[in-house]
Amino acid sequence: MLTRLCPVSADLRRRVTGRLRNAPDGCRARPGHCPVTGRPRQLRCEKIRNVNPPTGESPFLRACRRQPVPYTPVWFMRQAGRSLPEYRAARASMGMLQACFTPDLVTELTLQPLRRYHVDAAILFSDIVVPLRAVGVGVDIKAGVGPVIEHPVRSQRDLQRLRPLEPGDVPFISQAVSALVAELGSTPLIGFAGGPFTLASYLIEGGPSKSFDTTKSLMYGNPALWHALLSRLADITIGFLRAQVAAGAAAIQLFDSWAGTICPDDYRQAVLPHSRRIFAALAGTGVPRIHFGVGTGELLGLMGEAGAEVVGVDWRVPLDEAVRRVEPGKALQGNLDPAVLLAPWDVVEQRARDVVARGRTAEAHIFNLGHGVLPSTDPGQLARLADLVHSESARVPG
Ligand code: 1CP
Repeated sequence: MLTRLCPVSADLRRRVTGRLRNAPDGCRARPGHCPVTGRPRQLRCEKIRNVNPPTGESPFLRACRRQPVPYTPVWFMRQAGRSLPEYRAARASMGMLQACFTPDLVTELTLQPLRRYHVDAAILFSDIVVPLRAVGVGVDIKAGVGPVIEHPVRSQRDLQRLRPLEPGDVPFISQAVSALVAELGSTPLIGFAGGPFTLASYLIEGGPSKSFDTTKSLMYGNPALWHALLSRLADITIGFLRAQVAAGAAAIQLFDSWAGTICPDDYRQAVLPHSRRIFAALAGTGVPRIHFGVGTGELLGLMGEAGAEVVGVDWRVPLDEAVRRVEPGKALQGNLDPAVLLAPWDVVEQRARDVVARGRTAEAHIFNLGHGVLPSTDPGQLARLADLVHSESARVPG
């Protein structure tokens, strides 16, 4: 019976059933037909468990390793979060950081987007400042603002407060990841951490910044302190990522979101050695590593050199151009402008097709947005987009 079902959607089946449990109103948890082959999907959970391919064979992980895939895998940065009404309801009575420290809620919030979208990976619901809080830094995430640091780190003395992260510091992460891996079946879970520049910027500025003046002034004016800080942050990040992989995360992404604010020479000298050490420390785990930043068009080559298998590209550089900027032997991830999703569907469709077409010039491509989902995005657009990427990429070009 299973052989009559759509082969492309084999790995999607379990998620379709998952969506049928707890599916919120208006969610596109629909039975029916695979958008790629038009054949019926398998919907009965018991049967599905028997046909789960191993996680390692998932299109997402295969693409990370630059192996052939039946279609371009897709997931969305910030796929969990404020664009989902069920997220707003679940978080209504709890602060953001408190939510990150509550394993059951982390599990639920991570799964929410998978009940709506046919995405090929889940990303752990957490935040880049969680490991800082776990080692005792006074940090909170203020609604409408972002991370705010109680005592910014600007001196050698401040640095003493940053100790390495031990696995016992993040039991809530290990619990949530283990629960998620059991729940997700063959769908890979992506773990993540903040990159050294981005974490340092929050610690030094004391909160979000547009110009990063204080960060750059420390980077230029006190290189010894800068490197000591980034070295400590790299240790914390390594501990945090290792804990996620040890609990079952199948890939990791380093979000150096704000590194694009510095020039290539500064990046090479001030940030790259620390990112390289982070990726090297994870190499032995065998899980694919992704490296992403916003506005990093001029840094793409260097970010590739840091050692990840996959380089994330924001929307400013077309993927075929990114191919020229990144050394051979890398997969690319990206890069639809998240704001395109606020336009009518025909615009989204045309732009997404363009991303898929340009992605074909890469050795491997994972479809994503060029940055996180905007809170005002209609989840229906994202659901259609995931299906479009699958059907468009499964089509033989020509
Ligand atoms: O009000 C709310 O509901 C909180 C908003 C929110 C959410 C949903 C914050 C505060 N963090 C998160 C979750 C989060 N953070 C995820 C979820 C997993 C998923 O992708 O679905 C991820 C990956 C992050 C990582 C993160 N936090 C980054 C790197 C990714 C990126 O978007 O560039 C950064 C820079 C942060 C800091 C942060 N946390 C929250 C906000 C609003 C910000 C940005 C603040 C700023 O502009 O500097």
